Amino acid sequence: MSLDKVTAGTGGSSSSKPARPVRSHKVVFLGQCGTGKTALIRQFVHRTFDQNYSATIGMDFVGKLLSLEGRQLRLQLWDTAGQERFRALMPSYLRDSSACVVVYDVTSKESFDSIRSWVELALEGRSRRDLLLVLVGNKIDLEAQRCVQRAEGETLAKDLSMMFFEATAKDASLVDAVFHGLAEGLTSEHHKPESDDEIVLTMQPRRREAHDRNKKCC
Ligand SMILES: Nc1nc2c(ncn2[C@@H]2O[C@H](COP(=O)(O)OP(=O)(O)OP(=O)(O)O)[C@@H](O)[C@H]2O)c(=O)[nH]1
Ligand SMILES: [Mg+2]
Repeated sequence: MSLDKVTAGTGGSSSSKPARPVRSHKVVFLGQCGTGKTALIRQFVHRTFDQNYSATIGMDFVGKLLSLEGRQLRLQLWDTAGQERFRALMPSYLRDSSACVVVYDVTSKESFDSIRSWVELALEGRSRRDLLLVLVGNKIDLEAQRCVQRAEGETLAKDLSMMFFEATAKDASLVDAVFHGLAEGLTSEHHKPESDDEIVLTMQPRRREAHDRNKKCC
């Protein structure tokens, strides 16, 4: 699979028309603050990893174009804030999403225990069939501090009918495996044509607030 970065809300190159229309999927990242949602997206899109923690404020957005077995698809990646004070905004972010990626930190039992509530939020008022759910256990580089075993993640994912991955935002190939698996799991049932017109024209410019990386935010 080849990957080309695109700017948010565009369909890629304007000079060459794709043979088939580019199908767009809105993918919303959820999970407790500090679990690594932003770090995973940054590794995938920008190939960078930052040790410093800057909590996402409200929501950030980035688009990425993928070439998957001869067809192109565009992922609109919505990176939400894990902090409780932004919870009321989630239903509007989740509208017309094709997929939800719920991220927990394998060194935080609390983040794992919160998964069900994030999934309930994602499924509020939705038909289960048209939303692809993905569970990601992040920070597996911190093996010595691990307190959620892989088998526990797998069992929960099975119970909630989610795809399951473990990853670390430090490792580009593991991160790619998450996004490629997600892209392969998306079908026409998950596609919401109307979401193309909705992309973030109303979005606030990206604002982040600095945190000490060891400081808990939730
Ligand atoms: N060791 C390690 N640290 C990570 C990993 N992923 C993220 N981090 C660190 O964890 C902290 C939080 O990461 P973020 O990506 O900002 O977390 P977030 O889920 O976006 O947090 P909110 O925006 O507050 O919801 C940062 O200091 C990251 O550098 C990982 O895989 N391994
Ligand atoms: Mg973030």
